[in-house]
Amino acid sequence: MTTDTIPIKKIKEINRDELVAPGTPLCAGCGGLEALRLAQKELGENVLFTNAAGCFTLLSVYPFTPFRGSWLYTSMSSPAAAAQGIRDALDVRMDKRGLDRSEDMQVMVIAGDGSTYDMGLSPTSAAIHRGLDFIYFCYDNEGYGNTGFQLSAASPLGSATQTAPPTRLHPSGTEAGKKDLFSIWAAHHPPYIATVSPREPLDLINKVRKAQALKGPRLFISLAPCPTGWGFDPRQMHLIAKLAVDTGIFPLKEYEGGTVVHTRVPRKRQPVETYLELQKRFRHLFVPEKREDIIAAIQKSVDDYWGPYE
Ligand SMILES: Cc1ncc(C[n+]2csc(CCOP(=O)(O)OP(=O)(O)O)c2C)c(N)n1
Ligand code: SF4
Ligand SMILES: [Mg+2]
Repeated sequence: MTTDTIPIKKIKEINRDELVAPGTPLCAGCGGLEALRLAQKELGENVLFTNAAGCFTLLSVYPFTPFRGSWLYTSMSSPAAAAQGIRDALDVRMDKRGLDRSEDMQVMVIAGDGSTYDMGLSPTSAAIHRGLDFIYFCYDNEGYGNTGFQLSAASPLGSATQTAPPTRLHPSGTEAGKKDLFSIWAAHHPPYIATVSPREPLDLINKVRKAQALKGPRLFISLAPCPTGWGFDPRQMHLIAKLAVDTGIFPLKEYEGGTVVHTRVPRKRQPVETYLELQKRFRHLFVPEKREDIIAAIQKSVDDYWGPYE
């Protein structure tokens, strides 16, 4: 039996074990999905999800979700507002409607960078400011992936996107650098923020464990290597994720109690070129001629970041 053969009014009568869930429609080699899977394994089953429109919305096909907890789909700007509603509903039910406290659940946002860095930032800022008790998981594939990979505020300097193609006028592709979401969240002084990568499962799991023991607004920014939008062979996902850390482009770090700690410091950083040259979105930096100026600017931004720590 599949979902499209089930009359909706009958759904409640159906033994879910008999249903055949559709396979995931996400791309092979999706780094964000692997990171989310690792996080979800550690978080366990007691989680309610609210998801902003994006690639991962396709994970949930009514009446299925790939998780045990329920799934609330929201507009791109609203996952944090939806998380507030879910949190309030749980609290009211526990305070006034007899829901046992042992049945309380963790509320978690799953959202892409377009939603997180751009459209949903204002409501999220308000939610952090209110001290909302939720976990926010941003899979950052550095573009609006689900609609064909347009520019987002997370698209890195020099990358090509559909809306920032390298042209004669603007040979670099994206001219603005990536918005520093980690610092924006840190300015709100939440209990916990971390960056994670699918290539660093132990680091990721340790951070999720730490966050789970805390209350209040907690953020994960996961590097989400995206074969489709970045232009690489899906089999290279782990290599790309490894190089993002080894070049220093994607620092693994956490914020707790006002302090930022790097959980992995690349002792001998590799040149950024080793990361850039494997991805089609940076191809214009290498052919027809090498754009030393733009590659140097990218290298400088990484060197400037790590300078104080070396
Ligand atoms: C206000 C609004 N504009 C545009 C869209 C169409 N839309 C659906 S998913 C998506 C891309 C979302 O990008 P991101 O948040 O980075 O997630 P990703 O697709 O990369 O997973 C867009 C533009 C929308 N749902 N809502
Ligand atoms: S487009 Fe990228 S982020 Fe979206 S499902 Fe495919 S690999 Fe994952
Ligand atoms: Mg995205």
